[in-house]
Amino acid sequence: MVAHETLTESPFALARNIADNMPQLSHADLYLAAWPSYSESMRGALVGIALLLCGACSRERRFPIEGQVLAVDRARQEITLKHGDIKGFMPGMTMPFKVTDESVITRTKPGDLIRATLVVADSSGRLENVTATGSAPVPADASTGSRVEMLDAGAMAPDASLLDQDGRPRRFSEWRGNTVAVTFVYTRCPLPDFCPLMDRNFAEVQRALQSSGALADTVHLLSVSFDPDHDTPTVLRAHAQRAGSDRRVWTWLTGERDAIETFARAFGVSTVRDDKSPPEIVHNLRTAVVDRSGRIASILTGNDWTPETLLARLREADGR
Ligand SMILES: [Cu+2]
Repeated sequence: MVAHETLTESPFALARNIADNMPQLSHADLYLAAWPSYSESMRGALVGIALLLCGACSRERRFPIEGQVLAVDRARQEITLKHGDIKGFMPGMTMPFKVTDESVITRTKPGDLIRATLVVADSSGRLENVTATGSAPVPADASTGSRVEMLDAGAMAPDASLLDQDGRPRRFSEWRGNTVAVTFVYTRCPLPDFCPLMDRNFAEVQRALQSSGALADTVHLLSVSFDPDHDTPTVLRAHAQRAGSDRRVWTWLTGERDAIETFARAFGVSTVRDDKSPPEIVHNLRTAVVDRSGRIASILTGNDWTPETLLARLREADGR
């Protein structure tokens, strides 16, 4: 599985997704960007698949984790935890975690300090053995975020000068005349439900396009990295290969950080990095469909859309 390759390749040295700079993202955004929130039926189907796949696997990894609860979402059975470094897995950051034990959800309150075991399976993470160790005031800025702005459907997508995985200068406007899906990722992203999921979804859409004949000529997929310092064309080329991307259908782009950030922001992508080296990147997920005239047809937020959804949006925008 692609996610697995990605994970073993960048061995959890950095979970740069949702770091401490949470105020930059709205709460809803954070949830959208985080663990999957499939519909109930989909969830059932996934559990079924996971059980089948895991008949023979014991890929669960367990890590001690400590931190402060910033929010509890009963409906989603999630608690948002500001946690410290998890040795060998990820640096300290704030993110939501699934908690399957109902009684923990019921008794946990924002401000609680907890100790728990983070259990990471193939495509999700959850907390077990949650024990409260105390409580402290929740930092005032912890959950107040400004909404992320993005262009509305019908607006012209901005242009940008970028570089493709062969190091060739490319402008986004070169794809006018094509219906385009553009998503924003980075290759070091260690969380299977974030960027690696976008890669898997694109791979699946690519397969559908390849087998649909006409669509493959008019629809193009673009993955833009917002980590250009690391994601050079060479790095992207290798990553594209692992993702199984066919350059006829799917192009990877990097470039100057400012150019990428301005471009990405128009689609509602929010990235925040600190000045550590390498930087921690807090980000949300946005996948936009841009029609042949360069107008935004729609923007899919978060990670809870399926390849079928994207394909349907592409077909619609492409007029087929
Ligand atoms: Cu990511």
